Amino acid sequence: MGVGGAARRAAAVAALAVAVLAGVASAAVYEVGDKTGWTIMGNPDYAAWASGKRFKVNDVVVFTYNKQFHNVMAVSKADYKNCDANKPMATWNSGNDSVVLNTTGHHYFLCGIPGHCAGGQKVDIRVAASSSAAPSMVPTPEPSSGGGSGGATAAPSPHPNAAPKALLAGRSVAATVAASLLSLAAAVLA
Ligand SMILES: *[C@@H]1O[C@H](CO)[C@@H](O)[C@H](O)[C@H]1NC(C)=O
Ligand SMILES: *[C@@H]1O[C@H](CO)[C@@H](O)[C@H](O)[C@H]1NC(C)=O
Ligand SMILES: [Cu+2]
Repeated sequence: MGVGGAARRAAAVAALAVAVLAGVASAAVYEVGDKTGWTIMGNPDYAAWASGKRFKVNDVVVFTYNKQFHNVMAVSKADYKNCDANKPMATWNSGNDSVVLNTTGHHYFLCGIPGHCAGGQKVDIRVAASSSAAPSMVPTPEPSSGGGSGGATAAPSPHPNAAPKALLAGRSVAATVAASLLSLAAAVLA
């Protein structure tokens, strides 16, 4: 293949790498409740789940649940507080619902099955104004030494730092993908 072809291909690969980076940087996907999903079993603490996260406009939250037992409703602040499921602004019931957080401010969700919201199946997701980009570094306090009994790697207890770590992990995967695409482009050009 000619030099021109190689250069064009390299440019295309580089453009793809930039697109990958930009795409991931602009929208994150969060599973509500993480592995626990959207449920009332075990009384998940959705406030704790949300508290460590910095939601941005166009991020996506995914509700996964058994649709025989639950649903998802977007409600007003007052209805959220009162667990009133009678006038939702939107309802989802596929069992695997992706909701785009397309505005700043609070997004209130609850399960409309009687008793579930009162039992804690509700979540208030606050989307910050996306002013000055994403935080480049989220400080992650080290677990204060102590140690000893080992196995500190996967502590099962709820931990507010889990969220920023996940976010950073997502970014670094994107960065790795983009970096390898860029080096491929460089190799083609050389
Ligand atoms: C939910 O849907 C997405 C695609 O929209 C799919 O990738 C994912 O595997 C589904 N999850 C479950 C638990 O069905
Ligand atoms: C935001 O999402 C809601 C519900 O998904 C939709 O009704 C509304 O039109 C969207 N707004 C914009 C500006 O896209
Ligand atoms: Cu429910």
